[in-house]
Formats: sequence, structure tokens, C-alpha cells
Amino acid sequence: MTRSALFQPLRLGALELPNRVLMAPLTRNRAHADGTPDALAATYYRQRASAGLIVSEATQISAMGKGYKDTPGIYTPAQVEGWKPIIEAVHAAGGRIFCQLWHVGRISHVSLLPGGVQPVSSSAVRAKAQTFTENGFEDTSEPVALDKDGIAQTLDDYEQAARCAREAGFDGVEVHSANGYLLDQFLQDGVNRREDEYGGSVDNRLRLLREVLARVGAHFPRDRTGVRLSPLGQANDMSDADPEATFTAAYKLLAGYDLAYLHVIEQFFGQDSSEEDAALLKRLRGLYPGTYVGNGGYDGSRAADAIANGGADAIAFGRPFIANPDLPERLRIEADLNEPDQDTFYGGGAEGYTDYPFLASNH
Ligand code: 8OZ
Repeated sequence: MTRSALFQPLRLGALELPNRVLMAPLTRNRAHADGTPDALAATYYRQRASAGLIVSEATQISAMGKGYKDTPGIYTPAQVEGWKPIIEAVHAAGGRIFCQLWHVGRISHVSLLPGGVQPVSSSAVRAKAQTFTENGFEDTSEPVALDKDGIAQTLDDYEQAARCAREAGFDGVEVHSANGYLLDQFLQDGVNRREDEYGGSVDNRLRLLREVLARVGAHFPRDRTGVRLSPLGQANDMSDADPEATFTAAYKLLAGYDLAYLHVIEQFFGQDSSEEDAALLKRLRGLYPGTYVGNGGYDGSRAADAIANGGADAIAFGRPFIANPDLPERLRIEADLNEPDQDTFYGGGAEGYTDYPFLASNH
């Protein structure tokens, strides 16, 4: 199988992508304490502008949405001003960038939240998970269940973040509903024990996602909105009594939305997926007729195969894009890849961020 399937243009909602090699959202923890991105992010993202689409690192929608040290936000004027030159740099280099809208819910720590308040979630169920704070890795704090006012506030925050993303100049937004963060905490019943209209039936557990999409829709049309899900995800202490039923409902819901794309984490780094997992993903895939972006465990040839056989329309690469700013060209010519250095993934400066080499011919 050749790599050519990766380089067929793709209509993704309102956008025309020159290739199907997407940059996955990647948390890098190099923003300032107030959530403004660092100026160096313009270099980092510009270097990767040959991606069919860049999805930004997860970006909190509010102060309560923050769960890790030095992640960026998209809810204040200073943050909007901070993102503008980054987006301009990507556009000037011929690229496209969506903002990943993120609320961590219970995956946070009191030291990261305004006034030291407890994190929020669907239910007051603490995650057996860690986050990183000014003091290194720490256990996540005990959350409180969002009440009706808290849900209303959270929806206002999503809308405000979408407004800010639009003002900053992002080409679209990806709603992060994966990896055990707030929207996943409502979706999956291992956390969601609510007895109101946000809990119980899967239709109820999907209510917050529907409401978030409605509010984000005030600023980005659906053809500039993607959603990320992790149907196999046990990350951040997630579980569901019946993942197939839950994610069948989620895919069917989103299939009716005419989104720019559905982005699915199919495999987690370092975890082999079982045959049952692969079969489940395939059954779910069959439920989604729109543009489908796969992520996790792909290399160039598996990605090209998946696209050629209808398994995906595009593939988002994470770790390979950290280490290879010119990843599409390297995949096209089957060049060697730089190896990512895990020690510089989270936090720090230019090292391991903007200093990975391009191919000699490809500056
Ligand atoms: C790695 C470290 C911190 C956060 C995710 C936003 O898993 C993240 C994340 C990844 O979606």
C-alpha cells in the first residue's frame, strides 16, 4: 500500500484540507500562569503548519476548567491576544488550526483552582488519578457535583470560550469529550450517579454535550466544530457499565449533527488493544457516516491503509508530531522519524518543543 491515500485532499466541514495527516491535540504545559500561551507557541505551531489540520493543545474554557499547571486558556482578553499571533503564524504558513475546548472537571487539584475551591464533576466521586501542579504529581482533589446553577455557569463558560476562540481567529473548535474530563464524566456512568435529567439514561448523560454543542454553535457553525471521544478510555479512572450502549448513543447523536468531524482515540500509547476492543471500535465506526478522524497507534502505512479501506477519513498524530514538525513530508517520502523525548513533553522551554530538526531539504 502506498502512502498516497494520506495526501488526497479532504473536505472537512467548511475546510478543504490538503492532506489527511492531522496534528492531534498535545498538552505541553508551557503557557503562563494566567493561561496566556507563550510567544514560543507561535514558532511551535508554525513549524507544524503542513498538517492537514492542527488541533490545539487542550485549552481550558474557564478558570474552573483547569487541571494542570501551565495549560493555556481561551476565556480572557489577554488569552485571546496571546492566541492571535499563534493563529496568524499558522495561517501565514498555509495551515489551519482548531482550538480544543477543555474542561477537566474532577481531574484537578484545589491548588490550581480560584480561591482553592474543590473541582466540579457530574457527581462527588473522586478520581483515582493524578495531575501535575506546582508541587509535581499530586492526587486529584475530591470534587463536588455541579448543581443546576453550576451547570448553567459551565454552559455560559463554553459559550464565552467559543466567542473568544472566534475572536482570536481559530478556524474552528474541537469539543473535548474524551479521556475522563468533564463531558466524559457526565457521559460515562462509572462517575455519573446523578438522579436528575443529566444522569441515568444515556440520553440524559449526553444532555450536557448536547447543550455544550448548542452554546458553542452560537459562535462556530457545526461545519467548523469537531468532537473528540474515547470509547475505550479508562484514562483518568473512567468506566461505564455498558460502553457499547453508551458510545453507540453518542455516535448516533453526533451522526445527526453534521459536524466537521468526529475524532476518536482508538488506542492509548503503550497499550495494545484487544481484538474485542478493535471489534467494538469497528462496530461504532459503522454508525458514523460523517468525517471520521482516527488517532492512536498509527504509523504512516497503517494510516494510509485505514484511509484506503474506509476505516478513517484522516488520522491525527500526536507523539510523532511532537518530534517531527514536517511529519506529512516525512510520511510521504517514508523518511526516518525523529524520536520524541518524553522528558520534555510537559513544561520547560524551547528544548523538546521548537528544536526538533526538519529534514535537511525541508526548511
Ligand atoms: C496529557 C497530559 C495532560 C493532559 C488529554 C488533555 O489526555 C489531555 C492531557 C494529556 O486529553
